Amino acid sequence: MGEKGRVRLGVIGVGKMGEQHARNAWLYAAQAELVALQDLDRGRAERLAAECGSPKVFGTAESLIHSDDVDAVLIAAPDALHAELVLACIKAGKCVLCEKPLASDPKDAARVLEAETRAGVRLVSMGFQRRFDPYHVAVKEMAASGRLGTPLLWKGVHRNAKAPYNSSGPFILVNTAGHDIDSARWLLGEDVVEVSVRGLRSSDGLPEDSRDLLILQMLMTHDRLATAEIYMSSDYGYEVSAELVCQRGTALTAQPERLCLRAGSLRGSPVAPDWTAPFQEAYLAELLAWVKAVGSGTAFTGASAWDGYAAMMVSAAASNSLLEGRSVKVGLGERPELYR
Ligand code: ISE
Repeated sequence: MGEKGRVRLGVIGVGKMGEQHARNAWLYAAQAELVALQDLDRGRAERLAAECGSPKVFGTAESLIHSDDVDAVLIAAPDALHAELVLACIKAGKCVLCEKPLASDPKDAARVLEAETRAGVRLVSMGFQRRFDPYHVAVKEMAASGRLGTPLLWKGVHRNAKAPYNSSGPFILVNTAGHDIDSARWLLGEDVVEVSVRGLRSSDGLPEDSRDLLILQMLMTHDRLATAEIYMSSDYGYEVSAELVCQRGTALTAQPERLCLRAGSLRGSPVAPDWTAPFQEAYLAELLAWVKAVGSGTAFTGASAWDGYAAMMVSAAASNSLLEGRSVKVGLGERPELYR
């Protein structure tokens, strides 16, 4: 640990998300010290370092992970690198907060789970930030209060303004829908047992195999249901919502409007272009909770490697469902003792 018991933090990958995490650590995390950055684009890491108190810029992710000056690692590198980097952190015995997804395929997600189970200690935390978003937390708390009776159905909407260049069905189901899968599991408190997906390509301008508008239906344990619309080309902006339909009412996330805009015969409020601003509060709360857990050696209140593994397994089943046009069962296997 650093001065006054602060957690010495290293960030791997400082593109959009890593940059936001690193800035949050530098600006707001009193219990953390941002000591290390690494990015394949070294110049980008150096520029950010100059703005964030001059943490050391490492040439490789491995050297950052193994540095004696780094206590804990935040991974925001490209998805395809997540599993190997998390495995390296487990090997080094370091706590790690990994941006979703945990891995790009079920095999690698299972390898992470095995490695952590073998280590016998919870080192891996997952960046499913909706679990710290005040609006999602309000829905969770309302459900937990019992006032609405048993939650029966989770309904999600997840829209991005513009599909990324690599937005084939499987990519969206792993990279984007992972959030909705986790939201349904977390808010209902149930696991997914079967998934069915239908999708279409919303415009000729997208790659042939793109399915950028998807409907995901999930059968959960205890016969609960979940359904999500995932639309990657909304054009108008970024939006996420989750509603729990319960026996005696429903609870829906409701973002407050910061501005009432009147123009061109319309009255309304602006929509954010992407997720960085709408979820800033959530990302910060997640980071602070994680740093606190690492510093005090207590359990992180967010998602675990098991949750990352579960999301990956559902995403993979969803990809098969989309390809094969049928419902696909999800077999998670037995939850290891470490995650109970
Ligand atoms: C991105 O990584 C996110 O986390 C966003 O919440 C999601 O909407 C987007 O599709 C992902 O690429």
